Amino acid sequence: MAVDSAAWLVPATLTVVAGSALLFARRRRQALYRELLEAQGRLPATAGTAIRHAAPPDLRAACRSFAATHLAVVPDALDQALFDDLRRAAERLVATERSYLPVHKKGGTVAYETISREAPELTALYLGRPLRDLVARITGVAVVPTPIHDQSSLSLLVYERPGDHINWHFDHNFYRGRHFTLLIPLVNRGSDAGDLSHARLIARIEGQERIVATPPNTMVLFEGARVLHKVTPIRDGERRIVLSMTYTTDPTCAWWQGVLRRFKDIGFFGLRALWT
Ligand SMILES: O=C(O)CCC(=O)C(=O)O
Ligand SMILES: [Fe+2]
Repeated sequence: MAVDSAAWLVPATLTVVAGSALLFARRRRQALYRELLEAQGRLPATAGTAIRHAAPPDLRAACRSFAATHLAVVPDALDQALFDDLRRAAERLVATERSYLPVHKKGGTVAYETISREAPELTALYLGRPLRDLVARITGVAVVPTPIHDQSSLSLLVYERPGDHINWHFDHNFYRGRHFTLLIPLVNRGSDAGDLSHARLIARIEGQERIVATPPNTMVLFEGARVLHKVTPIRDGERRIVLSMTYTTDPTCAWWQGVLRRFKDIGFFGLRALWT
C-alpha cells in the first residue's frame, strides 16, 4: 500500500510543480503586458506626424504598386529629424539581444517588449495614427497594429556579422485579418564610407526576382504572406539595422494560429515565446 502511494506521489508532484511553474510564467507575462500597455497609453498620440510622403504623387505610385504586386516602396519616407531620432534609439538598443534560427535566419532580433520598455520613440511611431493611416492608404484597407504579445509586431532586425542574412520565406499570417509588414531600414552601411551593405532584399513578384533597394529611410510595405522574399548576406565590416512593423485588418486569431505563432516566435526570440 505504502509503495503504491509513493508511486503515485512522484508523477503527481511533478505535474503540480510543472503546472505551477507554467502558471507563474504566464501570470508574469500578463503583468508585463499590462505594464507595457499602460506605458503605451502615455505615449504622445501625434508621434510620427513628420512622415514626408503622406501626400500625392508618391503615394499614388505606392498605391498602384501595392495593388498590382502586394509590395510598395516609398523613398525618403520620414522627416530627417524624426529619422535621426529613430536611428539613435535603435543603435542604443542593439547591444541588447541576439537570437539565431539556423539555416533560415542568421542575425540579431530585438523584440517588441524590449523596444516598448526602452525605446518609446520607436513604439510611438509604430502605434501612432500617422503611420497606421499611411499603411491604410497604400493598402486600401483599415489596419491596426498587431498585439503586444506578438514579438514580431515591432522588432529591430540586426545584420552586423559577416554572413548575417535571411533565407527565402513568407511572413506567415497568424491572424484572421490580412497581415502587412512595414520595413524602415535605419542603418545600411558598407565597409567604405557612403556605400550600402551587400544585403539585398529580394522579393519574388510574378515569378521574377526583384531587388528592393533599402537605403536608410526607405519604407517598404508588403503583404508578407503573399510575397516570397529573402535578404542576402552582409559582408565583413558592414552593418544593417531594419525597423520591422506589422499591421493587420483584424488582430483576432483562431486557437491554432496562436499556437503556430508561438512556435515561430521561439525560433526568433527563444523559449519565452511559449508563454506569451
Ligand atoms: O531585413 C529585411 O529587409 C527583411 C527582413 C524579413 O524579411 C523578416 O524579418 O521577415
Ligand atoms: Fe520577412
